[in-house]
Amino acid sequence: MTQAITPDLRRWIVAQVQAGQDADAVLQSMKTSGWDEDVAIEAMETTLREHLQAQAHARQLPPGVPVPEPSMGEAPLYLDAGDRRVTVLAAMTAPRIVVLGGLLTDAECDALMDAARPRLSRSLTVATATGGQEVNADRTSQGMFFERGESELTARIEARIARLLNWPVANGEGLQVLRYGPGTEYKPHYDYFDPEQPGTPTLLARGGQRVGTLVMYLNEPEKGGATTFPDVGLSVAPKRGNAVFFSYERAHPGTRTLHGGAPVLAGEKWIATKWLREGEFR
Ligand code: PD2
Ligand code: ZN
Repeated sequence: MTQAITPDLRRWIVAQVQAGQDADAVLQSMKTSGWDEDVAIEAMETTLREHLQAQAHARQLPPGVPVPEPSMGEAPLYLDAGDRRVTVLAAMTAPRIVVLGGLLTDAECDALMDAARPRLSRSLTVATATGGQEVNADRTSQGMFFERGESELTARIEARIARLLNWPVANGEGLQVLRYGPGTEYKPHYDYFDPEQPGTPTLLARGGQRVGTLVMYLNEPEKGGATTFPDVGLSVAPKRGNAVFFSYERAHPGTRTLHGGAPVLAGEKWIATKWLREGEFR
């Protein structure tokens, strides 16, 4: 009979060592409970090696920073966004993701699309090598940026977001509107700036890292176009007026905030994105 090195066994081994047992004592206990010596040694070696690697990895992570966060302390059904009451539809803690209902009115969605439409062009993404902008095959939408506070409409929405997420208006980039046609998508990516890229210092000069993202759905595609979080198997339906918020306290994949815009299969998808910075965005 082969003896399996189960997750329970691994946890038990780590717990013994953390409690101060030396390796020989742990091995002896395993043998006493019927483990074959070779299997027991193998289980201890692999478990402790992986445990030490994970610990080292965790210690090398840069420290986390404060991030935007809705007031979820008392598990509310609704959040006060100043001029509007927003519904909490779903929430996840790690990664921090909150799905929000009724953030924008239909009239606000229409007004944003109308104001953006004549200014759309092929979406650019940040060119990480230089800190400039470039056309990117992973992002086949059309887009535009509003200036922060550009109109009464954008200022009103920005104030609402600031209240909802407890984050200063001044720390937000201008709203970006994106339009996806049939067949277009936004391949999975992280919204923070990759610390390894040479262009990142230039990007950080304007308000520091991105620490949170709010994607607001302005219309409804007929099929497809969900916002997906592949690391946690989550898919958020693009329902008009609703939004998905997520935050990331360090620029690291360990945040599991990889996310993408799934291909639009029929119809068009329009969104407005608010990216939130650590500091004042100028
Ligand atoms: O359109 C989306 O759902 C989407 C997906 C991933 C938007 C963004 N990222 C973004 O604007 O950052
Ligand atoms: Zn994104």
